[in-house]
Order: sequence, then structure tokens, then C-alpha cells
Amino acid sequence: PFLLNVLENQKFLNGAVDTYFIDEHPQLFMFKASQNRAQKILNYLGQVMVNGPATPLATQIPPSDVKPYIPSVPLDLSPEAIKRQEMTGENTAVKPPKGFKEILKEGGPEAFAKAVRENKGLLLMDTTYRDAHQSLLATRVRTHDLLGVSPYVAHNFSNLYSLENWGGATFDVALRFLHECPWERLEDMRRLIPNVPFQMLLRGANAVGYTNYPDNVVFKFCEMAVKSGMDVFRVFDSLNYLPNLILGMDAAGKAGGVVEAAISYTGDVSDPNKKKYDLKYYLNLADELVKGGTHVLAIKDMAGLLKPQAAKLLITAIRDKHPSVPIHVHTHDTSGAGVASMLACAEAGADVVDVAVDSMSGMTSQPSMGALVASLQGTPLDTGIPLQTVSEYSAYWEQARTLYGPFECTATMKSGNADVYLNEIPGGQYTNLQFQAFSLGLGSQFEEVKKAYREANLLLGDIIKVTPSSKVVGDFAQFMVQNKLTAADIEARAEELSFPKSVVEFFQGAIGIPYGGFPEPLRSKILKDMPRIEGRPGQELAPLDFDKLKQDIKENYPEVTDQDVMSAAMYPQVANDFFRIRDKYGPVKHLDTKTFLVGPSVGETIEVKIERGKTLDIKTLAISEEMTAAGEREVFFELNGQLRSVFIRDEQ
Ligand code: 3PY
Ligand code: ZN
Repeated sequence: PFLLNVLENQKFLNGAVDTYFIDEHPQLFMFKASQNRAQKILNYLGQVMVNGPATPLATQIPPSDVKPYIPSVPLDLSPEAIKRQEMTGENTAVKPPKGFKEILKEGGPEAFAKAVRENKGLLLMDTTYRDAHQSLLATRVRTHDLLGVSPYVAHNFSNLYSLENWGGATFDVALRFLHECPWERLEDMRRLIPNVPFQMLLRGANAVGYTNYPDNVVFKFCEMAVKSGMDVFRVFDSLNYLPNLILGMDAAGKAGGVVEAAISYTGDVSDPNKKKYDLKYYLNLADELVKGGTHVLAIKDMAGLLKPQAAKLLITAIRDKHPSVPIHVHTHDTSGAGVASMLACAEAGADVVDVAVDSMSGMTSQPSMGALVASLQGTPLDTGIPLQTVSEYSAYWEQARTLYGPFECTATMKSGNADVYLNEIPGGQYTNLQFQAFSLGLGSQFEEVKKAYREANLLLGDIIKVTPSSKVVGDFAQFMVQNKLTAADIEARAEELSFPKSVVEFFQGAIGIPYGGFPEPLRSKILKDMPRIEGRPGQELAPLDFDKLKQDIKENYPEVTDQDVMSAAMYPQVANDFFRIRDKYGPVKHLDTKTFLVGPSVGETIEVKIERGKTLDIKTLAISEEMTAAGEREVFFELNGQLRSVFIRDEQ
């Protein structure tokens, strides 16, 4: 019987116990859910039922009602485990097999890199938990659905190079739209997947934001990420600006992470007419990053421009020059040539390529894991992953994806499109721009935006385009379309036009210096006598005072953690809104996705597991037709068999 938890147990408090004590008394770790948390969840449900979604939905497609089937993992059937299961209600899985995480833990990043380089077959990074949904579902996949299949990943994908599951846009979106703490997500995943290296995307000096941060913020961010379970940091800069890249690499390295410095790829090294970003440019950059101490070298083909022939040239050349450095290639399948390109990379000597599980692959996402695994079966580059395993994993995501209908890129995108070789729009942004164009109701708008994007890029001097430089080009393109301006108009009227803020800041040097410098006379015409930043932008910023920031937040939220403070350092306003919502609605990450997005219907019963062994059974009974004098409606629930109600202001 459950009586006291550890905090009330004298024997535990006196320290008069051994470690097996915990194994034998799992009930000591069962804490009573505070009434508070349950009440807050009811408030959230009431709010969504009365006033509609608490996060903006992007398409007309509703979330499905499915409970994705979770493929099983081997269970521990020992008497101790069964006892534990009886007490906590949780299945007790056996320990998953060891993987590269073990090598990293024991030998550090150098040993990890060596093992990767010596591995015979092709290694894979699975992007399903990050880039795949960033590119297909507006980054909206929630912790709830990531955790669902995590034990399966741990048990069946132990030979992955890494699982990309954090960073990029996930940090911002978790806080802003999913009302979840990104740090908790990372720690939750780590708990369920102890054996596979975790990988994140770090935007160099921009960390996981869109702007430059003081150096101490980037360093502390990486340190905290490692503490919460991060292993491999893919570090890039949106202009391939070396000082920004080196800063990110130093921060990741000092934190103890594996440094995977990335060269962002644009243009076409197989086309002799494309002269700016030629083989020499990429080889020089590779030399600099190896000199800078990267453990692994990444080629980040964020738009999917690396054609098979170009892949062969580029990877062969880097392989020859740096025989002992592992090469990891990232691409997007926007044109449909992704699988062919990744096979070409593997044959030319790349050690690792990026794939997404089949049902989350293709189009602006990564190429298909199953296609790559099957293509290499029985060859010297065999990945060793059984196709059946990929299929089971894919079946989970095929169902889980239907929960995200409101963010589904296929609402507008029906196929791949090789026009990406012309406009060079990165995968994530391609879907975004298409959404925006269609939401304006203009079918032809997207075609115009894509053409303008190409022109805007050339006006900016043909720059590398990836977050945040891709936003500069996107804003510029939209400005041109909205104001019906051609490139010639821009050049002629630059002094009098009022350009988007991001474009002006780019010319000021706010995100760094592009390769080949800024285009003149356009820069001078736009900036006139505005200030310019010379060199690395972050260098000029004063260190952030974390203690002061913590004190400030504490005034409103006394329980603020260091992780919260870092969230606020990255995104001050977004984090503040998140704290307010968390305070009001509690841990909404535990709700299933359909309920989180559109709420339960009247008469529906839902289960909310708010912690190990603690489940809330919530039945929605009714919403009052009458409004109170204060403009509120009463929403009635049955919570674990007891009648409860909440008053919700009707904002409609
Ligand atoms: C990001 O910065 O989020 C990206 O995915 C860039 O490719
Ligand atoms: Zn990407």
C-alpha cells in the first residue's frame, strides 16, 4: 500500500539505507499529484473547449483521433521487475543494447570519431525527431509522441550514429506553440534512450535563436545542453562566416560535446558556370574547420542542391584531403534526388548520411531511411538495420503524423519539385513560404515568391541561405512581390525604398560578413550613414548577467530554474509567455495531441498520465449554456470519478 513518499520516510531521510532499498520500495517514489496540477489541466481543457485552440492551426485538416500503435520492446520479467510494475503501473523494459553512446561515454569525442571512421558500413543519423517534422509539420511534433516510440528506438536503432532530436527550430516552437519546456523534452528523451548519441543543430553564434547572443550565453547554453543529455553538436553559420563558426565550435567543445562543424552547401560544384562556390571554396573551408579542431566534418545541404555528380566530386575531394576525419552529410529531398545523392556520398567515402523514417521522409524532409537501408543491403556499405525494423518504426509515425493534420505541408505540397535547383530555398523555409502564399489565397503567389527569392539572393550578392540568412532573402523576396518591384527597380530606387528590417540589418553586418563581401553600391545606398558592424557581431555584446535575469524572473515566478533562465536568454518574450501559460495550465505536455490541439468533445473520456504511475481519468460532462455576470461559462468534468468544474471566460 502506498503511504509515504521518500520525503516523508524517516529511514530514507536518516540515510540509513542502501541503494537496493529503492528497488524494493518503488512506492516511495510515488508522489501524490497535486490537486493543483489536475485543476490546471482542467482549466486548459475548459479554455480550449470554450474558446478554441490555444495554439494557432495552419490548415483545415483536423487532427485524427488515432492512438498510434506502439511497437513492443523486450520486457524484464524478473520478480523484482514485476513487483515494480505492479507498484508503478509501468512496463519495465530490459536494458537496450549498447551503441556509439557507450564509446563516447568511455573514450570521449576523439574515440567516438575514430570508431565512426573505422565503421565498415554506412552509418545513419535519424532526423525524424527534429528536421523531418521541422520541414513537413512546421516543427509541431510534441514530446508526447516523441516519447511514445522512444523505447522502440532505443531497442532497435542502437547502431545509429545519432538521433537528431533537438535544436534548430524545436526550441522556439516548443516554448512558443506547444507550451512545453524544451529542456524537459531533452531530459525525458534521454531517460528513455540512454544508448544512442543525441544530436542537435546549433546555429553557431545564434545558438537556437535567430540573432547573435553574447558569447557567455552560447557557452553556457552548450554546457547546459550537455548536462541535459546532448552529445553531438552540428554547428553551422548562415553565411559560413568562420569567426561565428569557431565560436560555436569552441562552445560545444568546451562543454564536452562532439563538435560537428558544418559547411553549408549552395550552388553546384559540378557546374563549371557556377563560379562563386566552387570546389576550392569548400575545400578551403573544410581545411579551416579541421584546423579549428572539429571532431566530425558535416556537409549541410539545407536546400537539397547536392546532385549525385556534385556529391561525388565534393566528398571525394574532402575524403582525399582529410582521410582520418569522419564526414557526415545532410540533405533535403525537395527535388526527389535525395536517395541518389546520399548513395553517391556513401560511395565516395562519407561515413554518415541523414535520413528520416519513411513515413516522415521525402519532399522537403530528408530522404527515406527504408530506401537507403534497402539499397545498401548485401553491399559492403550495408547499414545492418533490418528493413522490418524500419517498417515498424515507420508505421508508428504514419499514424502519429495524422495527429498533426493542422500543420501538414501536404495540405499544399503534393510532390517534390526540382525548381529548388533554381531558387535554392532551404527545406524548412520552402514549406513555410508555400503555406504563407496559399494562405493569402493567391495560387500564383508562390511561383512569384520563388522567382523573387532567386532575384533577391542575387541582389544580396549570392549568399549562403540558411537560418537566419534565408529569412533575409525570404523577407526581401516578399517585399519585392508585395510592392511589385523588379531587381532593376531595387537597384535604381534603393535610396528611397523602405526595406524590411532583416535586410537592413544584414547590410549592417548584424549576422556576419558574407563570402565575397557585401554588394556595392547597393549596400551604401541602403545604409547611407547608418552604423556598420565590423567583424564578428557577438564580439561587441556585453556578457549577459544570468543572476540578474534570474532575479527578475523570480519576481513573478518564484520557482524559476536555471533552464528557464536560459530559455529567457534565448527568447525573452516567448519564454515569458511560456512561464505565464505554464503557471496557468500546468504540464500540458502530458495531454495526447488531439486533445492538446482541439480539446476533448463533450462526453469524451481521456487519460492523462501526469507522472509515472499517476493517471488522471477525465470525462467531459458539459459546458453551461448560461454565462455568469462576469462573462464566464462553467465547464463540468468528472476527474477520477469526482465531479469538478472550472469557470472559463468566453472570449468569442
Ligand atoms: C535550422 O536552422 O533550424 C535549420 O534547420 C537550418 O537548416
Ligand atoms: Zn536540414
